[in-house]
Amino acid sequence: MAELDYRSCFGAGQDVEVQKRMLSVPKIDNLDDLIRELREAFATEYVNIERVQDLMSAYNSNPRDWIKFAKFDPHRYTRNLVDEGNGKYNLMLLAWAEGQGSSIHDHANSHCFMKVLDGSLREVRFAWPSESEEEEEKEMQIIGQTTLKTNDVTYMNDSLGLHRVENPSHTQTAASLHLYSPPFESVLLFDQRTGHKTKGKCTFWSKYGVRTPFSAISAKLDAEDYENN
Ligand code: CSS
Ligand code: FE2
Repeated sequence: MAELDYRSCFGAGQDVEVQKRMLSVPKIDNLDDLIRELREAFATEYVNIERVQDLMSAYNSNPRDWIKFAKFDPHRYTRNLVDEGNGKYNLMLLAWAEGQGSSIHDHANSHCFMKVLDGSLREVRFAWPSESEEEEEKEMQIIGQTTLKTNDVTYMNDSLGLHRVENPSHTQTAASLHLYSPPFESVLLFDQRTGHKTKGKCTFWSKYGVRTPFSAISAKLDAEDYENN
C-alpha cells in the first residue's frame, strides 16, 4: 500500500498528503522560496539528505536574491548568515574574492550542503590523517578534486573525509550557499604538509545582510581564535 511505503520511508507520523508533498520537488522561484522549503524539510528530526540537495538544486541562482548577503573582504572569504533554520541549521552565503580559499577542515559531525551561486569553486578532498601520521608530520593524502560551477550542489560530512574549498579564479569572485546541520561554532583545521590539527572558531561577517558588530574586547581576548576555516 502506498501509504505504508511512505511511512516506512521517512516522515513517519506525518499526514500522508504532507509526505507526498515532501517527495515531489516544488518549484523554487527565488531564495525566499528556498528558505521556506528548507525550513519545512527540517521540520522533523530526520535529515533527508537527498531532499535537501534536491531543494538546493531546484533554486536557479539569481544575484538579485542574494546580493545583499555577498559582502567581500579583500583579506579572506566572508561568512554571511542568511537563516538560522529554527536552530536546526545555519544557512549562509560565503563570498570568495579572487583566489581566496579555506583551510583544510572537518565539519564538526554536521551535514554540509553547498551550492555555488556565482563563479566556480574548487573542492579538494583529503583523507583524515591517522594518529601516527600526525606524529610523523606526513603530507595529507588527496582523495578527490572537483570544480563546481554556478548552480552545482554538493554534500559533505566527516565520514567522507576533509576538504578545502577555494575560488580558483584570479579574475572573478565567487559566492556559495552553505547549509550546516546541526549548526556549529568551531571546526578542526588541518595543515596539509603535516596533518597537524588546530581548533578554529567560526564567525559571521554579517547576519541577515547587516555587518556583525566588531567587539574590541572579544577581539583582544581571542584574536588568534577568530579564523575563517
Ligand atoms: N567550512 C567553510 C566553507 S567550506 S564547507 C566555512 O563554512 O567557513
Ligand atoms: Fe567545508
